[in-house]
Amino acid sequence: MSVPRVTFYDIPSKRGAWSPNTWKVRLALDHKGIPYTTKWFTYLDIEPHLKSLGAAPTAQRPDTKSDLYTLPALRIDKEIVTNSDTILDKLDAAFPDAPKVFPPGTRALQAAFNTHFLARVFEPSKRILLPGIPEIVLDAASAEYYRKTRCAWYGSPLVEWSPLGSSLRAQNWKAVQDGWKAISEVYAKRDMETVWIAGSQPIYADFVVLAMLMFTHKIVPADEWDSMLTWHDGVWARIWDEGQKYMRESD
Ligand SMILES: N[C@@H](CCC(=O)N[C@@H](CS)C(=O)NCC(=O)O)C(=O)O
Repeated sequence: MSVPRVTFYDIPSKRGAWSPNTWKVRLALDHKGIPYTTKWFTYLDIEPHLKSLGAAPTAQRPDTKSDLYTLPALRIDKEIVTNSDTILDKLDAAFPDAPKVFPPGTRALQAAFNTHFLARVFEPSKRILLPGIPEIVLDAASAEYYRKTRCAWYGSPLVEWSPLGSSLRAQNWKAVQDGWKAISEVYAKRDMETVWIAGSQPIYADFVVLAMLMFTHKIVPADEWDSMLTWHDGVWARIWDEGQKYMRESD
């Protein structure tokens, strides 16, 4: 049987791959050892390119309710797959001999982990991280699109959310730290001496964590990142160090 050909679609930036949703897939491709090529679509190119590839929209724009096309997307032989979780499922099925992100029996618990992570870490982190996206990673045209859409979706300009050095930023960081603490308490329940949540190999839950660490690393100033690596008895620093081997940014 021939090995499926994989093309991975990601969002370019001035600091390399940065999006937490695309990183989940990138990490899994690397861990599984799947050869792939990356094609980069800017925010302005995502919809026309995905339409031309025959992909379906993945969501609705919160303001206009019109179709929203998102990355990551993956072409596997002739099939286009969108939505990070659907892509990860597809990779587990298409490469049965590679390590699985959803080992049998773990799917329901990993879905529960992700729901917990989204509520406790991802949601509060938006206040710190989203304002940095147009400032730090995007080109000028994409940055303008991003500022405009997010202001319409969330109801206030991103620049007001967490200005550097403000007490608002400190308050937002406190909520983020509390959220990561809740996740550290889940990791603390491991009954083995491993960095990863369920054994010697990372699984989906670990990639959710690593992708968010990568997103944070790309966006926040170095002093804030360094401080984060000291939190919760260094659990995030250990995961970050161990995860380096899956963080290849180019083909
Ligand atoms: N649930 C989706 C969410 C993907 C998503 O929101 N992607 C963002 C980038 S991180 C996107 O492509 N947004 C397009 C836009 O805002 O126009 C997944 O995990 O694949």
